Amino acid sequence: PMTASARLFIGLTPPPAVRQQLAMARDQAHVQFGGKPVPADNLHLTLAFLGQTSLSRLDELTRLIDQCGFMAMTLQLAAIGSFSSAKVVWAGLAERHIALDALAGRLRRVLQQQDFSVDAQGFNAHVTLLRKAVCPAHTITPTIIWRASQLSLYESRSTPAGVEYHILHRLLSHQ
Ligand code: 3AM
Repeated sequence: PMTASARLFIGLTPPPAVRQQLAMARDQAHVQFGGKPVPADNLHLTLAFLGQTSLSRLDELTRLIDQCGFMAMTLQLAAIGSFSSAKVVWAGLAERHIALDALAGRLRRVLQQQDFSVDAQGFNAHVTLLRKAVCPAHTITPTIIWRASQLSLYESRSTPAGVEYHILHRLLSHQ
């Protein structure tokens, strides 16, 4: 029989107050750069993109997430930039974040070891705010302080109304 699969990725999920601030930064960027605003519900920071994955491996995946040693961390988003190739405008970190890079590195390594497919492009921390837009130069925004305490396994579904993300598993860290 055919096993169902889903388009999956792992990311950090902002708490409501941060989501709201990100949505405000998005709106401001939209005025400046145009494009298509990412719905507030969809705002997240991707750690690893798995793509189409068999749902028969869901238990394995959730265990792997639970065991990746996730600890809450504080992110400071202070820049607006873009990937001109992908035509997305994003909010990015003020500076490199060692613990965040380490978390993404651990996740990607263990996923690869367990034969999940992980996007080959290296980890590049960002929160996509606009699609089909570019910004000509990096700009500085009022800093958004994000206490990141939720790691989520997302399913990305295409619907006629646009892409919808569904959280299939979440790991909370309070410390
Ligand atoms: O985190 P953002 O929203 O920038 O672009 C997709 C989105 O990135 C990215 O995974 C996130 C959730 O969909 N994505 C989609 N296809 C991808 C691929 N083949 C990809 N990232 C890497 N490789």
